[in-house]
Amino acid sequence: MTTFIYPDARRDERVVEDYHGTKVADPYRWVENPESEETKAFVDAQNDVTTPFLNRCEFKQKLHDRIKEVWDYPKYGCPFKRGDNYYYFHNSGLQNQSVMYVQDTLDGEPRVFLDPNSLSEDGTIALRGQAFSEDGKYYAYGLSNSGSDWVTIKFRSAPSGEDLPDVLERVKFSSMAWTHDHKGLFYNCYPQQEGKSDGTETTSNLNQKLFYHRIGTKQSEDILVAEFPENPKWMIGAEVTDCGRYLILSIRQGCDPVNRLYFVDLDALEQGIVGKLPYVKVVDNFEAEYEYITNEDTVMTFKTNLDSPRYKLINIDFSNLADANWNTLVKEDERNVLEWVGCVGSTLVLCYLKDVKNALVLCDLATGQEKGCLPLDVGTVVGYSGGKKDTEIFYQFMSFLTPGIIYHCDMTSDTAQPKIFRQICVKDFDLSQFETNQVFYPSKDGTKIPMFIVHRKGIQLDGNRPVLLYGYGGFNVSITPSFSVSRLVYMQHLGGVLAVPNIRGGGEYGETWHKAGIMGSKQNVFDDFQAAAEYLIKNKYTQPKRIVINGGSNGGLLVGACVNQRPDLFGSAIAQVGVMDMLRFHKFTIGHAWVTDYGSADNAEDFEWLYKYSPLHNIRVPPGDLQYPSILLLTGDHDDRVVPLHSLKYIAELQHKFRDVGKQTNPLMIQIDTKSGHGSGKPTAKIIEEVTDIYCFMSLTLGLEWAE
Ligand code: X98
Repeated sequence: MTTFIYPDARRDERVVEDYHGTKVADPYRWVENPESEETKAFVDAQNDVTTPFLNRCEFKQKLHDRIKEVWDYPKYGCPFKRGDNYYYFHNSGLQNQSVMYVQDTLDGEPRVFLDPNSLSEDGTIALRGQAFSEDGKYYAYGLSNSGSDWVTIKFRSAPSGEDLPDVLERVKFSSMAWTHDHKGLFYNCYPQQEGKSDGTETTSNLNQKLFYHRIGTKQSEDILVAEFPENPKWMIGAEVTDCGRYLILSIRQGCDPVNRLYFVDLDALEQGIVGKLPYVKVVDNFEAEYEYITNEDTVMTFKTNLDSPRYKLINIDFSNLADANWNTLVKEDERNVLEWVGCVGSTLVLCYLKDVKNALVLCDLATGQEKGCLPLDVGTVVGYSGGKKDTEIFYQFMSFLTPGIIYHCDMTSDTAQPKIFRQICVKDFDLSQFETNQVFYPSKDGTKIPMFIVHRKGIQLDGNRPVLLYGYGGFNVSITPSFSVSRLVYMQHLGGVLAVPNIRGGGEYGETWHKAGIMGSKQNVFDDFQAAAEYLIKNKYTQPKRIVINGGSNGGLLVGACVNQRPDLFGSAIAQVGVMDMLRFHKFTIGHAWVTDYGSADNAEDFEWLYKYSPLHNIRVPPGDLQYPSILLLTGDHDDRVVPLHSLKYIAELQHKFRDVGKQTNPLMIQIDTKSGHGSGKPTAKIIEEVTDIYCFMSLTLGLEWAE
């Protein structure tokens, strides 16, 4: 490798912030303005360095074509019944967005109901959120552009398939809940803001409101039904109960699994919905989470982590809210996390996470008694449909080596007998050539961390395998087995090993596991990830220069922090849409909601730990011959979840620190995509381009060779 000529970036040494007595420079503050010509020129100049570098990969086209070839298999989602019809999502293989189909019966002729591909040439308009009215006649659907979190809600008549004139704008992080009279729906939107709101802006999302929209009226006539101006960070989740009588408000002020719980008796509104709703407060603190499951008359079933870090089910009688009337329906499991619960007829379907593998259990709604289970292989339930009024359920299973199996189960008989409804198959690809193993390795403090390791059967553990080490580590998010075409191509043609450790900060073992990796304990997350690399080296899978670490979003932070802490442990690092400036993340878009995991530099104690690991603030040229791993950052101009300025500042600082360091021959690069956001809704063509670039970068920097 040679050293690279990186674009010049102006350093403004005058920008210095005083954090509780510590002065911290922020010389690239100017990249916080995405509109400025200087920022745009910087972005272009960076892409002009990265693109030619990635093109050096001799088998780039082969890699792209092979990923595309394997990707081209029909994909399906679980069917779900609304009104008298069944609906499902289907992608014929390479379509940019999945298409929604409708059929009268399960074996009836499917008709296209909504095809997002018809809404844009390049597939950058994606469906984000949907809700049918109770009678199935109206369909409300959200559309997002270029990957932004902003949503426009539209409405379609289900019988005719025609759109209605109603359009709702300025919608973000929104509920969509119809009243059971089919007349309108509750949704969330934000007040008008200065400047742009197309997902390229960085403006903080504050003062979310809850509105009621009546079909056939203008958005300007919508009724403001709830707002909390004295608490601008509060977000107002709204749900109408299965019976239609109550509106449940779940108020959150961040990403922690806790919420206030209020309800409104809609039947008791004498004039209907005409203004602010008179809610009753059931829980008025942020000490636990309460997620509505179903109700029988006034007795409501909630999934909660109240005194139960692995979650349980409780009943609360809305006609008598006294604590004494709160009853446990299904108690917390000793080992397993209750992830989600469905209700079909009088049966509860409970999905547990058991050492990072899903298990489905059936219980009686009236008594909580276990009635049986739905057997599953080692993997994840990625889809479920079936509601209170239904008599059947569908659920979809996936794993590292199973693209998808949809099961159908008639719930009317005493013994549920699931049948395979649809099996998703990858064309001409032998999945039996691979194997998945789960190991448990000790972290720095001795905590046992689970890790999935996937590779071709019979590979030689010669201490020289390329390893893709992927992690997330935060926000109570569990990283469960999932199917990935690009990873299979990497394992088949580049001889790679995939390692996915379930590090702390995630939800793999409930709130305890999450809390062990947040705030002042965030270092545990990085220690767990580094210990995974050490385990793989010790057990002769690999060596540091053959390890690439990868993560996105909070996982991008993980990658940035680990590179700074252990530049000797990894050969290459790929951080996608990462949070890199831990002192200022809370100032942009929804960043304030992450203070629950990270804390905030506005607070003196939090500042101490944030400043210690913030990727932007801890780049140091290593001693001796040691250099930084090769680094590729990826972001998109419409990422309004983690705004691109994080990656831009971080790359500017990295290149500045290493610009004149001759030993740093490993590249430090960024690619900024256009019409691209945080990830959700990304069109297939863009995903394939992105993963091709990632594996090209890995190949170039780890020295991988293509094998047919
Ligand atoms: C978020 O920031 C999720 C943002 N978010 C939502 C929705 N509701 C929220 C309520 C409270 C706080 C955040 C909320 O998306 C929502 C509601 C209805 C429909 C759709 C969405 N997350 C973190 C994230 O993106 C972790 C995962 C969710 N991060 C980026 C954390 C750091 C980097």
